[in-house]
Amino acid sequence: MDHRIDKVKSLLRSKDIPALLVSKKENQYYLSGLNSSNCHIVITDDKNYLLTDFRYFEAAQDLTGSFEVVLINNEYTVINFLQELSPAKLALEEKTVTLKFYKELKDSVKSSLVSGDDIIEQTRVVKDEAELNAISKAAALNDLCFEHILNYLKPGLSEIEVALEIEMFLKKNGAEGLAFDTICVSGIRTSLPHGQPTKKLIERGEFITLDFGCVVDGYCSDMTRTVAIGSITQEQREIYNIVLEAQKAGCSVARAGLACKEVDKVVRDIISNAGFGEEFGHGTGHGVGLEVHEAPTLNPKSDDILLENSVITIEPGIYLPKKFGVRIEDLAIITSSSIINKVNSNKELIII
Ligand SMILES: [Mn+2]
Repeated sequence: MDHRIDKVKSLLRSKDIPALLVSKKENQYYLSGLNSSNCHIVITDDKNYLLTDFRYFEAAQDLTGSFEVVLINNEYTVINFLQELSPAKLALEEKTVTLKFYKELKDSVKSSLVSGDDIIEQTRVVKDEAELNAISKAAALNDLCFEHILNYLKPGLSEIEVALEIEMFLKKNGAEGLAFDTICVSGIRTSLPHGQPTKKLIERGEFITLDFGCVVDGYCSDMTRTVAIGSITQEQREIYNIVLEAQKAGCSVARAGLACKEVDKVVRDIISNAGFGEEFGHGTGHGVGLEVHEAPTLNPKSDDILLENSVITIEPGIYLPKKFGVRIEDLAIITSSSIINKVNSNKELIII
């Protein structure tokens, strides 16, 4: 973890920030490996502190030598610690810190409070080997799961039953948890990009969209496939092929150094030129790591540039309200010249 802390320290130095209070759980885990419901990390130029209560104190001490572990309780709180430390400037993760905590801090410390948002998120964009391995394992489990589901899917099953089967398979086969609530929608419900599974039964002639992910060694995977049940209309086939062409174009163009909005443009142009720009109402993709949605962002407004060893999704879709929708999503590692697609499941049209 030390190289991660070093990266954060040099960012802090470049921003002339003497101390950063890390409040976001994923960021704390990223720096320390500790999963705690009550933890504060303070990074200064020369020292790193991990503050936690009795319940996590021993586990925290067993971690690494990189942190001085400080016991907090009702008598000695994180506010007391920060009063003693009293840096000239204290950066806060303002998207995470509550207004209550901020007010309390403002009333008790002399430090000027500044925004430290995205410092660690920025560090997290480029993954190290251990992170890429974890994501690759999570993605491989998704592939296995999709193979299983293709054999399981049949008309008459409900969306909830299919979602449950996905979740059970993932957990039985090594997932620590789910990366997000499984999306399983069928028929006219496939036009809902983030629809929740219902008791609706799957019927012949329908599309079914499965968007799922799991967590392995703390890291997420994310993939989407849309498959046809029994038969397909010409219109369904056409829409599917437009989305597929756009998705493949995104995969072939993405590489380190390219602007995220450029990838989005390549994908979006194909869909817009086919006449469905309005029906593709979300971004082309997002970063994946400890969180299933993290930096960078791939949409028309993004200022992010793709970096080597970052991990992104490429997931265009077309959604025709009250008719049907199609989304295809892969998860890829960015390299200097292309991508390594970590989703190996077939994405050509499958009719079961
Ligand atoms: Mn996604």
